[in-house]
Amino acid sequence: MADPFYITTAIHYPNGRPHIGHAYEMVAADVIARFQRQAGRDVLFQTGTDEHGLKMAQAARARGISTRAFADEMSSHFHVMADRLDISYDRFIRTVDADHYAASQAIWKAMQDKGDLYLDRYEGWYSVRDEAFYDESELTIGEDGTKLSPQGTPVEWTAEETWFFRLSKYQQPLLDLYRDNPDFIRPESRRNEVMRFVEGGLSDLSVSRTSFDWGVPVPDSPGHVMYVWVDALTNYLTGTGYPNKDSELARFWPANLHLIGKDIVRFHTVYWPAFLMSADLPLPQSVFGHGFLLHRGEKMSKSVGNVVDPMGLADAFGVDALRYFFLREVSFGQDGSYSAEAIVTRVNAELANSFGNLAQRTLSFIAKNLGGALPEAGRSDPADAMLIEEVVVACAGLKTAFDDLALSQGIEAWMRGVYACNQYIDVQAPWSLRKTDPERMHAVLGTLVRAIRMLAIAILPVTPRGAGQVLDTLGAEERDHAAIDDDGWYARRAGQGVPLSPPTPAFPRLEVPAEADA
Ligand code: ME8
Repeated sequence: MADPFYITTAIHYPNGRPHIGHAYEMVAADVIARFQRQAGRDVLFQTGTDEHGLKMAQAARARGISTRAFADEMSSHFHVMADRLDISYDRFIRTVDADHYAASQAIWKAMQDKGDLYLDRYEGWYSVRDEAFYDESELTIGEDGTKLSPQGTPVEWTAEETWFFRLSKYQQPLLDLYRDNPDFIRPESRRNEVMRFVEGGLSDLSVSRTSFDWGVPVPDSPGHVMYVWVDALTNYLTGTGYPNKDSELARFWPANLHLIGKDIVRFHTVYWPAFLMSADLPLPQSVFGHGFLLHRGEKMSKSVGNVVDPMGLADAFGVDALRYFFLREVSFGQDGSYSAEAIVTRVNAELANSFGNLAQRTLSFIAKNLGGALPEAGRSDPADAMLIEEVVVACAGLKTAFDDLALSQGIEAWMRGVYACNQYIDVQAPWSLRKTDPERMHAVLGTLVRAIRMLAIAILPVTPRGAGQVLDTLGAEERDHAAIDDDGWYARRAGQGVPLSPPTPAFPRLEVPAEADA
């Protein structure tokens, strides 16, 4: 049985429509999931929506509909977007799902059995926008005199009877965890932030609310619903069948990778491992906090309003182009900026003009001049073997970088293989060999077909449609990593027809829309 690999995105608040940050996170996780499947791992990939909490209840009230009706409607926008962006999730979880209630109540009971929950009175600062409690010492004063959370959102004084979780007890175990597992929090800069925070001491955490009822009921404690983050984080366990140890999905716990944004690293690397330790459950291997995508460098959020619709971008530029841009443009872990011009420039330079054009020129030449049959091996030259070697190295470079979540560097390594092919075409000039030296032309085209097949397999996780189309054209069925190194493929296929002739471009050139405000 293949080695399990469980990857999750954050579950997204559907209090507004999905924005580019949600799309970015889903795409990044999808690329990693597809990449691990190609590597032969047994992958479970979960994404979904986080539907409890005061923020959702308030947004529904503002719309004048029931919270559940609001949640159903808004969650569906996220589901539709996931499908539109070719996100290959295994489960789209909603925190209103029945099995999620069961999992949340099970972890609650496990924490209670451990003696880590106690009833007390909470008085303190709460940010509805962040759904988070803050210490007085963490707050700043806004321009109009209001108190603001470290994320810059307004906080309000809250006083109620709540259940507390003994977070303070886990300070040392958490510090030990970070010390012993340097990869638990990535990238390194976020790890340092979290360590400083925990070294500063941890207060116990208020984990239930009585002032509203939109949440998972606390077992045996009428009037209390769980603090939204307790149930939200538990979604990762729900996906593996918890608490049923006999579930066929139980093999996926602990998760290999929680992929989340930098603003919620604390929840995932302090609260979450503490809850799991309390419940005597194994800890996830790694939490990666990606950066924010900023529209022309400006922060945007659902609540603020300057959101550029990711579905509009997918319609304007195509799904592959958007996926490629996200991962190539932004060094993974850092913030990045996007605009219509930036998408068009990047995608045209690399996908359309370099790889797309390479594939298109080569395959349509074969379709037109060789009757759509892949060329039989012709007279080879050391340059041919050298190109194949360069492409093998480029694909291996992508693999090493992707294994390390250095996604942009991985694509950069891959581009070196693409550039090598383009240089090879310029030097070998196969189109002019047609009349002068057809035998040599066959060898050159054959070498290019071999190279294009390898490059297309390697980039499949990023651009599944276009790369899939190129491979379909070549009749290349095997698409896992091992197939990249399959030397025999070409010999088996040479002389056979290519299915599409002449092929349509797999990576069309883009233009900036006339009224580009994207
Ligand atoms: O935080 N660029 O949900 P959320 C990139 N429900 N990523 C961004 C972003 C941006 N501009 N804006 C937000 C929540 N994100 C909780 C999570 S998980 C158990 C519960 C990321 O809808 C953000 O960092 O506010 C987070 O990872 C994800 O989008 C969902 O944010």
